[in-house]
Amino acid sequence: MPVDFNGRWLMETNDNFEDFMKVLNIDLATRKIAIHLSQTKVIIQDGDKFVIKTLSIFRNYEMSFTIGEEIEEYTKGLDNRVVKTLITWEGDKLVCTQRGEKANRGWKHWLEGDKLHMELFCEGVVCHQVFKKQA
Ligand code: VLZ
Repeated sequence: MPVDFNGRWLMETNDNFEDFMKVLNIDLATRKIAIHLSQTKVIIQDGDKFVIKTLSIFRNYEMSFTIGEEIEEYTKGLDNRVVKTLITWEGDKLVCTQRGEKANRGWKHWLEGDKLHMELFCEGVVCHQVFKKQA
């Protein structure tokens, strides 16, 4: 029985997001806004099917996927690249690889108590985010 990520999750911490945006070549003006954003994750999980929405007052990003099925992802409004995206289970962790121009790119999600953790990584840069579940 896989972990249940369903819910609305409010950002508590966002470590190293600036360097992560830099490695994706996001411009300074955008970074200056994005660094201060409180991001909310809305996750809708039905078995191995997911919709993940990242919401903020500045920009929203949404993706849908099924575990084990590679998709072409357009990171619209982020770094605007096209990548081959595959999400799998590694134990209780949701692990995503995004194959494309940038090496060693992807993210991981896992739960610790009532917190949702996320690691975003690209070319050796790691951003760690923690979210708390909205009641
Ligand atoms: O999330 O890859 O939960 O797609 C930042 C939005 C989103 C704020 C960061 C605006 C990446 C930033 C989200 C403007 C540059 C992401 C996946 C896993 C699902």
